[in-house]
Amino acid sequence: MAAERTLAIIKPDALEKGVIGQIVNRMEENDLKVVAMRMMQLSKEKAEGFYAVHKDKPFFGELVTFMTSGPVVVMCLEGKDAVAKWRTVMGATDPSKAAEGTVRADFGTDIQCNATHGSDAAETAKQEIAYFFENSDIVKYEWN
Ligand code: IDP
Ligand code: MG
Repeated sequence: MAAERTLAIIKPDALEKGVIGQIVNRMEENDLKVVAMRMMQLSKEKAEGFYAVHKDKPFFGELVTFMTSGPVVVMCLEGKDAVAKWRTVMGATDPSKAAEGTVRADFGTDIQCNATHGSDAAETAKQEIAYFFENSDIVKYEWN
């Protein structure tokens, strides 16, 4: 079966906590292979475009301020059922409601500062990966 890809972002709150490595570890432990990875400071425009689906939500302005408050790590992950799997490994949006042992339960702070992003469907994953990466940025290697 062809591997699926998803977009993950390690958000500014997680960088502030110094847990990039621990989050990448959760990916690897769950057979989610990093096939592209970049550290960057999002501009206001880039963050607004990424979260355009939420532009009418009351939290949109705050979300953009948070996502531009410090650098992020943007990653493309590959693996079987990568979209759903990364959502499961991350846990619920609100860390206080996220299942025990999930990334958001362990490293998130609140419903806004929740450590990571993950695409919500295969189609959105394609769009989100293309929003940050060229095809040539995505590498191939064997593991396991
Ligand atoms: P998701 O990241 O679990 O897919 P979404 O509903 O798509 O959750 O929301 C996108 C991001 O917006 C969340 O990860 C979180 O950072 C922020 N967010 C979601 N709901 C709220 C809220 O009620 N207040 C503040 N920020 C929120
Ligand atoms: Mg979402």
